[in-house]
Amino acid sequence: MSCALITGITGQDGLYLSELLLQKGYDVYGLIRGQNNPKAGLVAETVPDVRVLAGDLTDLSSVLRALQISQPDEVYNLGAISFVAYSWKQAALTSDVTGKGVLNILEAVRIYAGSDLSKVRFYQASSSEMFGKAQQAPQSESTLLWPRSPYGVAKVFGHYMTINYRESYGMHASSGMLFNHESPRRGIEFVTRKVSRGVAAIKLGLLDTLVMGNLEARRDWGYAGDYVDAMWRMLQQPEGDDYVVATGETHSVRDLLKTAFEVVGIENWQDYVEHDPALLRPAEVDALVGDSSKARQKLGWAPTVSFPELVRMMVESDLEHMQARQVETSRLGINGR
Ligand code: NAP
Ligand code: F7E
Repeated sequence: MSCALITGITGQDGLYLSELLLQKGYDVYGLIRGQNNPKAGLVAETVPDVRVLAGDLTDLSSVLRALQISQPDEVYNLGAISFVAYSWKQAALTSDVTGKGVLNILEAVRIYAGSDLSKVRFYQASSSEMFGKAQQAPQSESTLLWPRSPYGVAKVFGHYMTINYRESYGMHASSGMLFNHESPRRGIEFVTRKVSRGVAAIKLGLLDTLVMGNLEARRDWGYAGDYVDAMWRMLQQPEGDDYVVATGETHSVRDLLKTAFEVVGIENWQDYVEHDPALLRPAEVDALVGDSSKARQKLGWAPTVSFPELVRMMVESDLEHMQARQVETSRLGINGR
């Protein structure tokens, strides 16, 4: 039986990846930070077979201890401060967790594996945010990196550090340059989930208007369940490598709104949307679209959920949850910054 250690287990991808690996018969360990993490309950409920270990990416010895206890064949580093807008508010912390945290875990793996580095395979959650002010379209593994946020800069550090450990020590280390991927489990701070919850709340009469930032930004949005499968496929290859994972389609936030409101039968969506300049970012990533030919050819990977299907899945899930929970308007907190 193979064994995996996942950081970021309480996040969207951590939950999907745990489910995938458990299904494949893996022993799965997950790193959880904090002495009383409120999301620990969600992990226990969703993936009860995951064994939880305490640790924080900023604390190398805690990561080393987790490796020593779990003795993993595969390590998936998904832990990060991942909300781009927040990364300007806590730039130093984002650098410590999302950037230097990668070095900590790489170093912990190196120390743990000792003279037999081939016994552990490592996955780093790199991001399309690294392309930032994209210098070509679509973006591939060889496109120049030009990050536009403290988050993007931290991810570039982690990306190159992963490559450096592969090249310096021969570590089986892979970097997944994943484009935006979403699901009903997406954090409520991200635009797709903000829109799916907002539209559901408007449909149910719990909210009057949705307050948004830049509607012209374009993203290549896929389904998270598909993307964790690509992570696993990377670690089954004979060598570590870097792969772009994307659908190859791009849509604006405006398209997202229109598609989401259509799910609940609202055509005049503009009447329900307001603009707040405070939601604009100090520097924006205007447009992203990925070229995932390498992942498709080498990993045999392909996305299975289209953009309209993804939006429908998210809106319907939020409608169902809100109806079931009879959420009070004041507790929705959808329009906050
Ligand atoms: P997410 O839902 O925001 O989850 C992030 C996870 O990181 C949470 O479990 C969080 O734990 C954990 N974390 C935060 N600080 C930590 C620390 N100091 N030590 C250990 N763990 C810490 O993110 P996601 O969407 O699942 O994404 C997974 C990874 O892929 C992230 O690295 C993200 O940057 C990257 N990525 C995501 C996308 C995307 O579109 N989803 C695209 C490209 C790359 P708490 O619950 O304790 O906060
Ligand atoms: O923003 C615009 C916003 O926060 C998408 C993370 O998973 O994917 C994610 O980063 C776009 C941006 O995701 C609102 O300005 C407009 O242009 O959903 P987002 P992101 O910044 O693309 C990458 C690949 C990651 O790696 C990250 O970890 O939508 N936008 N109005 C808005 N965004 C938000 N959040 N809220 C708004 O009201």
